[in-house]
Amino acid sequence: MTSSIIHDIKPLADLHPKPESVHFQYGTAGFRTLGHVLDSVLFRVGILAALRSKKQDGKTIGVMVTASHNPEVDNGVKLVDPRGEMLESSWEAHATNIANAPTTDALVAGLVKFVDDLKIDLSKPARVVYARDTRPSGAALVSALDDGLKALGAEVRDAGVTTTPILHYLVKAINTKGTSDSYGDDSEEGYYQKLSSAFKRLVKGRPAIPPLLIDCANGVGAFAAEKLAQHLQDSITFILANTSTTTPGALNNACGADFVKTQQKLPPSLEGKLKSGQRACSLDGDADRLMYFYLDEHSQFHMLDGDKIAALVAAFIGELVKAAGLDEDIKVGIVQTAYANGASTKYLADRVPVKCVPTGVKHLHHAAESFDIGVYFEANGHGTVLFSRETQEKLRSHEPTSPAQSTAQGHLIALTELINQTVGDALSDMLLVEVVLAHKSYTGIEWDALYADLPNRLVKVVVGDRNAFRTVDAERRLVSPAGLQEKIDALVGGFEGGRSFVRPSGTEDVVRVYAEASSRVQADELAFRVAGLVYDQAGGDPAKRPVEFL
Ligand code: G16
Repeated sequence: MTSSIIHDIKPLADLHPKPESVHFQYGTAGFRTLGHVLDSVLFRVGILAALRSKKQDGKTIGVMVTASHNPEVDNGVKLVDPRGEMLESSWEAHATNIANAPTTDALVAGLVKFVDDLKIDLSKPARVVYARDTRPSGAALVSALDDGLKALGAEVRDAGVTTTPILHYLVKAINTKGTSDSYGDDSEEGYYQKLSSAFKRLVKGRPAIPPLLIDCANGVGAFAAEKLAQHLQDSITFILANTSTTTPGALNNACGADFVKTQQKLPPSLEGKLKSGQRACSLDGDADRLMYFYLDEHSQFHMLDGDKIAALVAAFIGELVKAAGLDEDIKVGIVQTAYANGASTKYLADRVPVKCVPTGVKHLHHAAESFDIGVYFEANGHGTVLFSRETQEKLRSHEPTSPAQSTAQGHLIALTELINQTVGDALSDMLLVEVVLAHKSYTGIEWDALYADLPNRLVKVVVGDRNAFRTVDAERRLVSPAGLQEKIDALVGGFEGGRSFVRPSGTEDVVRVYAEASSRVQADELAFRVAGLVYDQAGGDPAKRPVEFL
């Protein structure tokens, strides 16, 4: 039976041949490369998603077509598991193998073996929900995906053009529908309802919140922010900027969360729109990253990144837990990556347990699950807060002994609804930040004053083979190429407060270099000198302008 069902995919597979010279890799965030070479990958991901669903007894699997913060010409695809989380990592290698089968016959043979090895029962149903961002290449890629799903007879739901976090929400809501664990109504409307009603409860009785300027990166976040604003009514006002979702080349171009984080400056399109003291934030192309910023009285730009969000949110949640009388029972912990600013790690580690894990939400998410309340944020603004099942039960069953305890308990329960616990969600995180600022009567200035960032610089280096760079210790040290880490150590030793690490990107064909030091000039110099070591080691071609500021 296996082979007949799989052999039946041949005619459709022939319509989506693999380009000869490209090697695909399921990386940190799925497959990601130039949109025009991804047709065969999308077809095969359709098959894989259907098989994953069958393996999970017909539970709904999500497929998101996006390249997030990457340039508009890129696209990508990632799978979402039934609880709304990233695909189980053991399947990443299978996805890579299937994507690289050179011919239809090789693909069929590979799939037959895969189905046998994993004992996938093909008689089970397959259910898949998919969505895409606003990229021009998205529609054609979705049609290739559809062919793959059709090839295995999957039951399909098209969630249209929406954000990555909404797709994650839908997956979990669909799979928990009608159970005592229901995550919410399984519709986009259900998502907006859930977030907006929790937000209104949390800011009730607080002074009016000043309008918030949102840079939508000219991406799908513009639609979602608009719809969210309608549900939030007068509890908060958004001023939407960079909403040109159909202007060719505009997506993530000189705007958005990645621009703000890597350039550490105001997107030029916001000049003149942001007044001194006013706070603003940037989303990225699929609205899963969030970066805040403000201009001080001298019009100087100040960035409030994922580390600053983690510090703000963790302190607030810790205070609420204490105010509810639950601090003996519920502990808050933080998860960061090597990119976390050294000053943030010091600030947080003095207050709560802090874990460091490799880059990628799947690693952070997993580590955060070990805490009662796990706050995880990457410095790039990707993150969320997880409340363990036991914690959520304790919150519900707790019997407060005073009105103040009861209020804090109510706020914590509302936070569990405001926060999209499936994945980092820029819009949900933004509302969370606004709640904390409203409760603490903070402007960006007080928030920024929690600690002072160490100057830092991120650089990328184009190398022949990024897979030649292998890391250990949560990506803080290189073990390959041999000898390079020792050279980096020797260099770092000469910089006051110096720290630097090198890691291969999981989403682009480059190697990334991070450096921090006690002054901006020193951080820049250290980053460029480490990049120079990487470049020399990789035997690069100077004609390719290998080292770029990010
Ligand atoms: C993706 C992951 C993030 C990760 C980023 C790193 O982000 O979801 O968790 O931080 O990739 O990219 P790289 O490995 O290239 O440095 P996104 O927003 O692109 O989905």
